[in-house]
Amino acid sequence: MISFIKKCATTALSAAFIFACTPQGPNNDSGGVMSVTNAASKVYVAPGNHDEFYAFMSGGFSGQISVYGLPSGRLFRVIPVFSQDPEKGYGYNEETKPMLQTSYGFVPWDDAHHPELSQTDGVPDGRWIFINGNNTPRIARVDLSTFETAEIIEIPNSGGNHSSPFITANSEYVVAGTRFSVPIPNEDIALDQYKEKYKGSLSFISVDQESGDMDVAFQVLVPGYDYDLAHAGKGQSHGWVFFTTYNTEQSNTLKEIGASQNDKDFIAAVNWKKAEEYLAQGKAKEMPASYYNNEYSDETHSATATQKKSVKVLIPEECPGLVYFLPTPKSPHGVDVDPTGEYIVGNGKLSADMSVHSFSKMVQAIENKDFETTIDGIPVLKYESVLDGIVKQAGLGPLHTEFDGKGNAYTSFFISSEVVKWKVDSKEVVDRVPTYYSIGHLMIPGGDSQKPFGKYLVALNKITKDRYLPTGPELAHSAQLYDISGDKMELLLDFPTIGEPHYAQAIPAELITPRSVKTFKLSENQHPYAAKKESEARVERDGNEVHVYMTSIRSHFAPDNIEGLEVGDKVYFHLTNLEQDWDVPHGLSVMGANNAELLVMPGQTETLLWEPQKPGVYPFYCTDFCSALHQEMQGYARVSPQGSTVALDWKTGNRK
Ligand SMILES: [Cu+2]
Repeated sequence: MISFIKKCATTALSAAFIFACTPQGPNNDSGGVMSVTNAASKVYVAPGNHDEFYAFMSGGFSGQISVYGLPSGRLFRVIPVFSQDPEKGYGYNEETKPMLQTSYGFVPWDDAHHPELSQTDGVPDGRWIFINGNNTPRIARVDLSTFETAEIIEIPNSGGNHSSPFITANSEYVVAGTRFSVPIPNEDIALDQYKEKYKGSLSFISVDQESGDMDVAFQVLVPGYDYDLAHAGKGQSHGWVFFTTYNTEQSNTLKEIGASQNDKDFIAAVNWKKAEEYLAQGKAKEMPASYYNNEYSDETHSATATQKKSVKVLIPEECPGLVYFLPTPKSPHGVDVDPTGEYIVGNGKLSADMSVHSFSKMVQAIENKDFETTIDGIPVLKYESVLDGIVKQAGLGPLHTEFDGKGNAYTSFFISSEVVKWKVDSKEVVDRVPTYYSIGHLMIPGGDSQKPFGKYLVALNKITKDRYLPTGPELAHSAQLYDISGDKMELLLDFPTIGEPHYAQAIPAELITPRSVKTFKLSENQHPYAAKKESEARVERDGNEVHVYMTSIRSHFAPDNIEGLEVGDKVYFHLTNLEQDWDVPHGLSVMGANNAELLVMPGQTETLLWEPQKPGVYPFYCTDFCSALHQEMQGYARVSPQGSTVALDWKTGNRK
């Protein structure tokens, strides 16, 4: 059994996924599929009716979040987060460019893995959703009243921000564990000194409960392992966060083999309330660092990038009781805490068994000093002392477990491509369904919180093969929706996703819709270049900078004729959308501008920088269909040679 698992795991993890380890196709068994009509009626949302849940799916390597309705699987919106998005001008317009500023410069892409909803009393509350940038370590906060990225903070002393941004029960912190251990601070150190010189970091990012502002509150320096996923304690275990590790072997080459040697790796349990005590006692070291904190304002409709220069670091050797290791077989991926806060599930991806630890046994073991050994000041608790029980040979490659709030756990098995349902108290497997194919994470609405909303389970699959019409060498990734309201899981729906649906979160729509912003009040627009009425529209030259204070309203721009621009000018079109009506954005694009369009919401101002390269007349027009006369919503910009005598002039109609 073990050698089969190892073979499958190695093959699956190091090369393309081999289907010998997965079900052969969609039609070889019932696969938990309901009768077609029954399934269709369960996902059918009649025209004009709304879905019951919002689902927020990571775009993986697209760097975005996509918003779907459940149960219909309909796509509503793609929220740009870490990647430029020409649809909305995000990362192209002058207002949002600062959002993508990092200590490495302007980084307009990332790999976004784990969306995480804000919580109050352990329950998702619909205020914000956070997501990690894996590649250039960052965490973003999206405001769910506007569905716009409100803040991005860079994580210093990190390499591959994977175990992130899991949240504590009152959104006190989102956490970030480094996937790659690196020299801290990062410097030029030989790779063969990995074991001696490289370290891991676990970051705790505080969240202001009023404004949502994030800040790196502190970091914990930990041994140079790889930190994979995390989850916060809840109920009795509130105050703790659990991180999985792999590569406790500290291999830095041929990791697929080197990091699979140890029988057990660890779950790192961090007591953040203890950390707060140590911080108050001044135990933290202030370490030089360089990272950006970028915030977007709905008043100025602009972002500001601020560089920060230091970070507070706690060292476990100097802070007894801060971190403990729970041995867990074998290269655990997910670490999942059940709604009661008592059970901590370690999904050892190279193990056939799943270890379920007990929080109360952990506390007892700490009191009894039931330690195997101590590593860099971190006591390793005895496996037998913290283990509550084992889910025996439930499948191959357990990755991630969520809960339905009724005492059941659901685990995704990557290698055997299935979801397995088991009872949290008895560890007994009660149901299983195949997924098509290669499931990674799974998601139950609220399934990692203290109060799962249950009802549905979404499998987030890496490969679809024959599930959809072919689209060339690459096929859409896939989400699959299961009904989990009965004893048996039942497949309802396949729907394609954007990028990689790495992980997702879902929440009842009624927790978001009442706060949804319909327009931005023009009277509150504090953008420095806003023109709040058409009479304020104008063009001003300042050396080779030209500022166009432009307005839009159905169905014209003011001004719509501009002359006296010159080659070599930097032309800033500051477009204010004067509409105060829901769902009436206007766009602006200029011929030949090597940029995107603007897409300006009602009451908002956005800026397109255009640097015309040669003399001529350049049409511009509205890109978002806004009225019957949308096609007439257009204008001209005339560009003359540098040093020309053509005076700067502008007009709308015959009025200057
Ligand atoms: Cu328009």
